[in-house]
Amino acid sequence: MILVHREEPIAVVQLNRPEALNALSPELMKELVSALEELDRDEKIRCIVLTGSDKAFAAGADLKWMVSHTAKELLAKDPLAIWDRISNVKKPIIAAVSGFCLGGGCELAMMCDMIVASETAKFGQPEINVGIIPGAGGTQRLTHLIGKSKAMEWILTGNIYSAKEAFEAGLVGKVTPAAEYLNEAKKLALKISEKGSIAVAHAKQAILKSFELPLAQGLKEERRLCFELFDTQDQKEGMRAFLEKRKPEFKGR
Ligand code: DAK
Repeated sequence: MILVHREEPIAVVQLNRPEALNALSPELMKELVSALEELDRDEKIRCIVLTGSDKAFAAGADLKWMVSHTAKELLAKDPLAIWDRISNVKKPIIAAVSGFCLGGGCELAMMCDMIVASETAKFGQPEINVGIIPGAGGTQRLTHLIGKSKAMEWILTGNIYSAKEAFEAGLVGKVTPAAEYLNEAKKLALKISEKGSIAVAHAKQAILKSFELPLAQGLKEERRLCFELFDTQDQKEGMRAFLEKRKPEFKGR
């Protein structure tokens, strides 16, 4: 259900369950999390692109699996806890989205660090239409990204929004022509791969802290992470290369 295409220094992870528009079943999520964690440990990979098909990034969590569960079962076993592990991946993950990106699919895209979308992409949190609310970060991450009023509209109506609307709202970083979304995401991933990998991971960590911490604490955390980089070879190399008017050769050390 998950295909991994290694194109060092990047990897493209593809959701591949076309018969269900990439509905995110527990089995698919298990495979996805282990693929991402393995790539996170792999020194040859610097940046990950997560994509689906042209028709669907993912149409949500698997309703066929969810339909029969009770609150007691979910609270006791929390079979969906595995989703949280995606936010622990240290390398940047770029979501390359085309077609349906709904419910858990939209939440998965928001767990990634950037979203590049085809102009055909359709975003939304339609959980309300099936009697629930988002459960994998939709009410929290979407609100941070697009603000309270729009998040209320998205989540309370369950409406579907175009890539252009998602871009204007601040959910999506870049919209591309239909044939270009994956290439554009890969280009972005390659550009990031040229940088020092420790600095990239620290930058990701610092930015994500801004979701959690009050400003004063976030600024302290940013300073700590910035100062830490002064003990890396990449910092010496980056600054020396600038002074010697040459391109830096970062080693990730
Ligand atoms: N789950 C299971 N199967 C799905 C599916 C889904 N979410 N979405 C589509 N499919 C299946 C359809 O059942 C159909 O299968 P067959 O009937 O052929 O066997 C096949 O994919 C093709 O779908 P359609 O025939 O419906 O295709 P259309 O082009 O006509 O329509 C659509 C496309 C995307 C508009 C439609 O399929 C649709 O509305 N899908 C459901 C969208 C939705 O409601 N998504 C939100 C689901 S709730 C949590 C984590 C996550 C979540 C909650 C908690 N924790 C960590 C606590 C998330 C919840 C959700 O995402």
